[in-house]
Amino acid sequence: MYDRNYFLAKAQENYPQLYYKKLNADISGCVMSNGESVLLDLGEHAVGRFSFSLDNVDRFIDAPTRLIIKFGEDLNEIHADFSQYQGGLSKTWLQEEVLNIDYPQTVEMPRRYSCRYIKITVEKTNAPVKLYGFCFTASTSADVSLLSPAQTSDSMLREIDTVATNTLKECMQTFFEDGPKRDRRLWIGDLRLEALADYYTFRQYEIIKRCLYLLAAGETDSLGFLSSFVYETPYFCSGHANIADYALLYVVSVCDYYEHTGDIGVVNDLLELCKVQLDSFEAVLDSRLIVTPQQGWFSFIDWCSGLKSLTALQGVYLYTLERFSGLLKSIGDASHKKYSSLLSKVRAASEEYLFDKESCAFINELDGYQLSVHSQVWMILGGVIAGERAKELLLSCLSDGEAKQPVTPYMRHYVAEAMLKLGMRDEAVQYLKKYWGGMIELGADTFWEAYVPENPEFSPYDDRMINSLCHAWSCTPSYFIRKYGL
Ligand code: RAM
Repeated sequence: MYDRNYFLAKAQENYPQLYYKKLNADISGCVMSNGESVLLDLGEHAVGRFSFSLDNVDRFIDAPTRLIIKFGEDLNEIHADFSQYQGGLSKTWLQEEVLNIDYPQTVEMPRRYSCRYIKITVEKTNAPVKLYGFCFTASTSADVSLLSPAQTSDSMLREIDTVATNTLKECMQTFFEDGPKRDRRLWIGDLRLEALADYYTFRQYEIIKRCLYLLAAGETDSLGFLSSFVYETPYFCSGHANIADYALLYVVSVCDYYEHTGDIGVVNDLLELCKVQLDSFEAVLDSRLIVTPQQGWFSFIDWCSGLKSLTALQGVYLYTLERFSGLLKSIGDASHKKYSSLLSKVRAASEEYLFDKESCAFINELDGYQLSVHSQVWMILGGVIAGERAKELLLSCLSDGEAKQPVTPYMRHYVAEAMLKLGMRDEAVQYLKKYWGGMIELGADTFWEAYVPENPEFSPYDDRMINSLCHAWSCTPSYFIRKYGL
């Protein structure tokens, strides 16, 4: 149905240039014996390749020297004992190598790492060795010369903006990676937020275009939903996960792209695919126009444990319908009427069946009567509730200890977006400062995949060692600060 080769060729046409920078460690060299370690600090977070030299000191080393080299995005990761890892994702994401070096030489490690710190331990050597010439060659496709400083007078927001743009820069490689340490692939939900930040910072639109085409080339499932992620390195390969909210947010990403570039060629190429995402979603609504769960896909929304997310998913659908019908109208596509009329009907149904008048909140049977910030936020973004009622609802839910709260910067982005939609500018500023500023207080050079202020050890995968500490979806404070002039 779609010409995947065409999409891949378009992605290839927009292959970005990579910029390289050599970083030296804080230490120029050292002499080491059995069991000794050295900790190198690059002074900043970097994504790239590491090289160093090893030489004899007094006598020839006689047997190979065995080094253990660990790369950490922060010091906690450096000090963590990887052998104790208990998490749900593969431990091979933990950045540690055992190297046997036969004789004096310069070693160019072949893999790419994401780190600020490097710890080298001599596990075994027959004679002291000298290590020197530590060099890290960092890469990014972000052209930092295009970045102008944020125009905010608030010093804390300026600092947040710097860390956020740095996060985006590190994730900008040959495509928008979700995290350069893990998973190093292109996810729809991450792309959408990276693109938003990019429109207001580096303004490198080709990489966004490239990502839209790469995702379009992915396999669709039996319902027609796009795969939620694709691999691009070393060659294109479609992922398997089908996340319903991500399939919808792909459409929103196309709308965002058109809004910022006016590039009708891209819209024409991707329009049919976008329509299929919405039509497939319409097909899983019940007779009341409320979403029904499907075998084989799930709604992501956030990594909050135990979250019931169908109300939120319904909100993502409304949000997408609104944006998509707007796009169709602006390009003169007559089918916009179909989507805007659906939007009004689904909105009315959502209010009727998902809103509980007694508690004045979106608490309903669909989600087992669970109260979550997620449901309220997405119903606000979906336009089911607005004005003062919505403000009160949002604020009370955010301060309700019983309500499910967001655990990722990804979901926090949508909370801030809901606040700004409701004109809650001061609250949004406080929210950004408290949450993203909280990571800076804990020493973040780049923003994290997951952060729960009350529990900094939190991990969606049951072990913080595996968390990505430079994660694309956390870079949107720059978007808010710059777009809204905060
Ligand atoms: C994790 C990553 C990624 C995200 C998915 C849903 O694997 O954090 O960024 O998009 O979850």
